[in-house]
Amino acid sequence: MADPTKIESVLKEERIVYPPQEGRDEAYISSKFDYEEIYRYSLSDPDGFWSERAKELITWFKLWDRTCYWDFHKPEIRWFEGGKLNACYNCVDRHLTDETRNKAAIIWQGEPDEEVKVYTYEMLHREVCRFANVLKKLGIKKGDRVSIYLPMIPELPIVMLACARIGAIHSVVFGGFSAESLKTRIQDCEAKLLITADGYWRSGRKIQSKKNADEALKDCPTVEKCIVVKRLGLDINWVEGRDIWYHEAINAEDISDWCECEEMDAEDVLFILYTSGSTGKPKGVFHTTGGYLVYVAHTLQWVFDLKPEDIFWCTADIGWITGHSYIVYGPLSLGATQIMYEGVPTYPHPGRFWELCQKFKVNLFYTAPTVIRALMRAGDEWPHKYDLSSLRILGSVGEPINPEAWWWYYEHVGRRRCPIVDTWWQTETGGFLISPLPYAIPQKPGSATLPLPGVEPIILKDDGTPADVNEGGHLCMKRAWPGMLRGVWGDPKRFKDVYFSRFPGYYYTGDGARRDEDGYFWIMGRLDDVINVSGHRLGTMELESALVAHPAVAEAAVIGYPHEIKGEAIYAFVILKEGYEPSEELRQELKQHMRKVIGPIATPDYIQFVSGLPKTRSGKIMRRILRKIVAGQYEDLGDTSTLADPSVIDELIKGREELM
Ligand code: 6R9
Repeated sequence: MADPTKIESVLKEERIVYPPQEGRDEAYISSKFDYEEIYRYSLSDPDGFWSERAKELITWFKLWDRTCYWDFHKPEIRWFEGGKLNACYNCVDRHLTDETRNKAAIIWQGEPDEEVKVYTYEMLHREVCRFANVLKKLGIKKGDRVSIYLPMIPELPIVMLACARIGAIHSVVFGGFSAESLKTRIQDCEAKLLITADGYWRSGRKIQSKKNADEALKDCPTVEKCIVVKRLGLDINWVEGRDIWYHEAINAEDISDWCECEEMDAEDVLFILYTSGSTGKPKGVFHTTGGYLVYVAHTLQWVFDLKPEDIFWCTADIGWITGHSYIVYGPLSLGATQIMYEGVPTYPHPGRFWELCQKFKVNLFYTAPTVIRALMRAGDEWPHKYDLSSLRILGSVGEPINPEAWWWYYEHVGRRRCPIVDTWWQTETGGFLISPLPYAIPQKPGSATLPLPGVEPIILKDDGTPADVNEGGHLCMKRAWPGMLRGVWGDPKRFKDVYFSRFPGYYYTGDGARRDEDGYFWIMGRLDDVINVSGHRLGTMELESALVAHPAVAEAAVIGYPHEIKGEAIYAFVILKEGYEPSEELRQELKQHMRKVIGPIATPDYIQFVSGLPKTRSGKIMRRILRKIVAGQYEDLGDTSTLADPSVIDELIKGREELM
């Protein structure tokens, strides 16, 4: 178990930034006083608070019988029970009024600057209905799983919404994942259909998606058909009888422009999204329709103070929860106009994001600390080359934002005018739980500040008692909120074990945190063995098993260490099999292997060949010691008396010194 009190000193920041005056009068929540009042009400009368929000934000076919029921001991969580709705109806159909049907829903920018596509709500509706009819024609029914392996092109939200429309459960797999990762995710949810593309642009290079899909599908007997979007016009392998072109399917003569929305129960599953755990295979976190939709609309509206005339841009990939909640379901359910971008922040130049903010006059901009750090390193001059005066609010997500990056973002991007909302949340939470409200809450750079209404966090010490002010501990939640996960696909035991067993009666986040004298939360990162590379959670177990899958590798231990740009980077200790010798060539080969097996984000920055690893007598790797060695804190290794073979330490230190 990591010692949560040991990482506290990482963030020390005492400055306070007050909300701007301009924009305050029109804000949804415009003072700390208002926030406090709403917060108190939300906890004292959760049924009242959430019923009001749910009615105000979402269109229901039938209202619910009971607002919420939850028991973290069982665990069982239900919101808006008996309520009927459809997520796609809320994201598309209800915006087809005279005022908004011709409003831009998605302004898509391809990596090549000249490629821009605008989808109005009317256009989106037509496309989604037609694709929903394609799904029906292929025999996809309510409750069936559809795996989606698409890059950041408009077809991605379109096919997700089409699934939601007919009640099929989508499982989006990040387009940068390897064939192997795709395969295990398809197998786990037993998808009937895969939707992919021929390829996509990334930093001027053509990436082949279909190749990986073909590779994955070799071992996925449940998948009957594979729909392929033609993005680049690449020469691809084609499996007759299985593969179908997206454009041919959607333009077929028997496909109509209208498709009925399936009436879904509030607790029907909307989607599955896989996230890495500390042990074993990735977890299929699933969210349900009513609570999730209410929660993403509610949090987006208040935290980004989103008004109908705003242009919102969330730079995440839809393959992660941030894209699900704040590109697809949040903005579209609110009828917003948003930017969707295919490319990366630094190509063709590190001013690309700012150039796009200028081009589309973006008002609300949401990105990750890893992006901010990379752009910061490129030089202050980049954001100053562009007119960023349209920006109103800036957001951050994925990992703790270090104060240095916070200030840079505030000064050079927001020009000291824009509040920064540092939103703390997880795949499991569905939406923001701890975040400033931009016009109400004074910000402390590096702190996610205060819990949102309806959210009741608590910090527990190892023994389960509440931590004192400024004392580090485990961040937990005392009560349920509508957007929380309802389970782990096919594994109720894991759901209970991972989230509700460490401290019975609480939701366990796995993050360390402390709360300061003003009640502000300071997140200290994950306390388990998940490595957060550029905001992507990678399970050490998954990484290690990938390394061990290489014929030369006998054993591996993977450690995250602080990295200026990526937040955390990967350091791998590798024991080679007999007959293999350490070499630079092999090191490169292993890096390539990791790229292939998991994806480029899983490439270790360092690989150290070792003859042994520090282990307990029961055979458990002592990561605590490895972490200290990687950090260069050799004097502070802690208790090594439980080591099976303490002599291994000297060799590890020597190797580390040669490498870093
Ligand atoms: C939304 C998302 C969740 C983990 C979470 C925490 C870290 C996310 C953060 C943050 C500090 C923030 N995290 N936002 N840490 N401040 N504003 O990233 O979901 O991929 O599931 O990761 O990311 O450690 O537990 P997910």
